[in-house]
Amino acid sequence: MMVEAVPVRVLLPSGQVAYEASLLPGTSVEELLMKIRQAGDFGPWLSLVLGSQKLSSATTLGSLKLNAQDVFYLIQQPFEPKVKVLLLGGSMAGKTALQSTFSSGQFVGNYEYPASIGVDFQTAILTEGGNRARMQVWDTPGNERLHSITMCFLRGAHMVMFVFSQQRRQSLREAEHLLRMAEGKYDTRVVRCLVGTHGDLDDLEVTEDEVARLAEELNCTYHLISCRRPAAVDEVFSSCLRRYLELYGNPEDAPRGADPDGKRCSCQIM
Ligand SMILES: Nc1nc2c(ncn2[C@@H]2O[C@H](COP(=O)(O)OP(=O)(O)OP(=O)(O)O)[C@@H](O)[C@H]2O)c(=O)[nH]1
Ligand SMILES: [Mg+2]
Repeated sequence: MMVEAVPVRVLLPSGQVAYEASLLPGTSVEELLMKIRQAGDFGPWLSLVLGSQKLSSATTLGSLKLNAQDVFYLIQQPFEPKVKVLLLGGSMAGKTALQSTFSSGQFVGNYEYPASIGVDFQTAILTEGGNRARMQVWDTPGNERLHSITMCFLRGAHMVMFVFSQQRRQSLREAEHLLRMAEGKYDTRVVRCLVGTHGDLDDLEVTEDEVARLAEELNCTYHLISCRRPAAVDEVFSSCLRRYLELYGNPEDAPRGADPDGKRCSCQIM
């Protein structure tokens, strides 16, 4: 049986045509938004309005019973997503330095970072492709005895950075161990990466090759940096934010963590 295509016309609030096509009735609003994004640069936080109703992403075109005069309006939501970033890694991996360099824009001397014994977060605004995101960066203690507690902080995370020092292979092993330990404890769509610090030093034990191989095996990206270089640190967060924006063009699609009641974040400072 032939399925009849549905004519779709999408306008910007100015009346200009943003997208026009005939699509199958089974096409969801989410799929339509993807096609619109491919057709032009309308920004990431988009939603569709029909009449006075904002459409949910799962709605299908067929279920809307459209008639020939119906048009969709493409609305850009003013939205500043709050992105929860969790830093995990063994002791002396450089997590506190990464958090501090990112949020303050400068590396504070070595003596300034005693081993962390609790969890705390710092917030910084990052602008990417004209969009602002409020990055909430959670630093955790690397001490092994506290790992089971730090795992609780995966709840509601949008990004997890597994931090290690390139100076010590053991540090990479610890990051790998934590990554494996964390599997299944967060939304599978969380943006994950390995971050190797101490790149400014000469006597590095860890080679880029082995990090690249591990990242491939673990299906995540990697960045080799120095926390002494704020621009490199910013680039790590920017690149993860770009991936986050690509994956979650709509804030309503963002992962809510493994929290069964769907709360975005339920963290507490220890
Ligand atoms: N030269 C250099 N030193 C770094 C770098 N990153 C961190 N450090 C230093 O390495 C030491 C350990 O860094 P921290 O940030 O405290 O490590 P951590 O992962 O927070 O450690 P815990 O709190 O014990 O889990 C500190 O003396 C930092 O100043 C880097 O990229 N280059
Ligand atoms: Mg620390």
